[in-house]
Amino acid sequence: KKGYVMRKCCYETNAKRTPFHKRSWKMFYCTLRDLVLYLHKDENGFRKNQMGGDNLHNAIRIHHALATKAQDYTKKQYVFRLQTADQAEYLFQTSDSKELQSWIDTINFV
Ligand code: I3P
Repeated sequence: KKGYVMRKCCYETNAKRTPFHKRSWKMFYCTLRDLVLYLHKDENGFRKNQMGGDNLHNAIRIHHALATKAQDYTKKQYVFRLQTADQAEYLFQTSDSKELQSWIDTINFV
C-alpha cells in the first residue's frame, strides 16, 4: 500500500515524549513494504531509495505494531494512531474514511 499521508510524532522509542520542535504535522509519501513503513518526501524519494541507500531514519518497523482510529484526537479527521513494538507512537492523517480503514487494516493484518 502507498500514498500521501500527514504524520505527527507523539512518542519516540521507549515511550519518550517527542520534544515540542518535532511534534508538527508533516506530509509524507508513505509506502508499506516487508513490514516497514517507509516515509519519503514524495514519490521520487521513494523510487530513489529503492535503488540503494539507507533510509532507516524514515522507516517505521510495524512488526508487532498496532494501528487504531484515534478517536480521542479531535483536531483533525481521519486520523489513526500507530503504536510500535518499541513503544514509539505516531498519528497519521489520511484523506477519507475509506483510506483510514484501509491503512489500519493493512498495517494490522500484514
Ligand atoms: C507543534 C505543532 C503541532 C501541534 C503540537 C505543537 O508545534 O503546532 O501541530 O500538534 O502540539 O507542539 P511546532 O510546529 O512548533 O512543532 P496538534 O496539531 O496536534 O495540536 P502538541 O505539543 O500538543 O503535540
